[in-house]
Amino acid sequence: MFPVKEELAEYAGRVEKRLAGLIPDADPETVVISEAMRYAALGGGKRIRPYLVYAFSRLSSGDPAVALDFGCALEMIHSYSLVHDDLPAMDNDVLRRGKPTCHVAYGEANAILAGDGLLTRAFGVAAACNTAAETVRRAVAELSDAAGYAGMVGGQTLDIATEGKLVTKETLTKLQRLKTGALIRCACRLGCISGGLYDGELFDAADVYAEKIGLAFQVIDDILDGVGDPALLGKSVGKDEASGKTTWLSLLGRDGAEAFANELTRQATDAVKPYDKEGRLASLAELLLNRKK
Ligand code: GRG
Repeated sequence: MFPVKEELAEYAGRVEKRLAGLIPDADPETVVISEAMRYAALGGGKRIRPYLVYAFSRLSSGDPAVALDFGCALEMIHSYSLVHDDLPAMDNDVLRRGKPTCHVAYGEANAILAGDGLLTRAFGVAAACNTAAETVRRAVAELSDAAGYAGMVGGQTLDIATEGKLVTKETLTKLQRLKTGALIRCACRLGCISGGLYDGELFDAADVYAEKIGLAFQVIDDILDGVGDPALLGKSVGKDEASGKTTWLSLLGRDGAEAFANELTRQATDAVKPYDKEGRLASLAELLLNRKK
């Protein structure tokens, strides 16, 4: 079995260091905002999305430095989404990655601005990558599509619109494909793009892999919210049930949800089998399936 846990941990360290360098202090009057951005983006997070960029970049022979910066740009967008998702107007959460949420630590207005700062900085980081102009153009377009109203923002909108209502499996799948899946697909695509690969069989396989692990990731997230350990997760649990939210756990029960996540993981692994000679992607899918946080 590929040592994915160890490699992911090592890569997370590289991401942390690079992210710190990409968010330098603002000038003294506005330094609170760079501090809040660093608070949100550093010191936690599994760094799965940057690692996916890296894994697919290896398959497309991309430049590791470009893959790292594409991954950091995506991680900034992911971090912004968590900051805004935790706000009182959204999920109103006080704990994230084992520490007080950004608005608890810095106030609501600064948390909104820190999210805005991370989102906009992400595009600057991708645009500044030292690679072919076409590669940068494609990456920026992917980031915008994935983060925007046809992607994650759209998913969050659907989530809010369906709050308190019973939703079908189809609607839940669509919602999560947008809300969580869009950034995961973007990660896999950015890896391909970093190697100058914009379409073709590997690109299509990356999309299928992303779709399957993205949904499995969300199924596991639903299970963890129901039965996970808050100390390990670093956030509160039981919110889905308390708010009457439709989840994979409420739709399928624990056994059904676990079987569904297993099947999705198998499909993901199958989709990339011809390319995944080292077994990195299969091991990652398995690690995500068995995650406890
Ligand atoms: C506010 C525009 C806007 C969007 C928010 C992604 C999202 C949309 C909200 C997050 C809510 C949530 C907990 C979704 C479940 C899946 C998910 C994205 C979990 C967090 O991702 P991890 O587990 O987090 O990769 P770490 O902390 O490891 O980076």
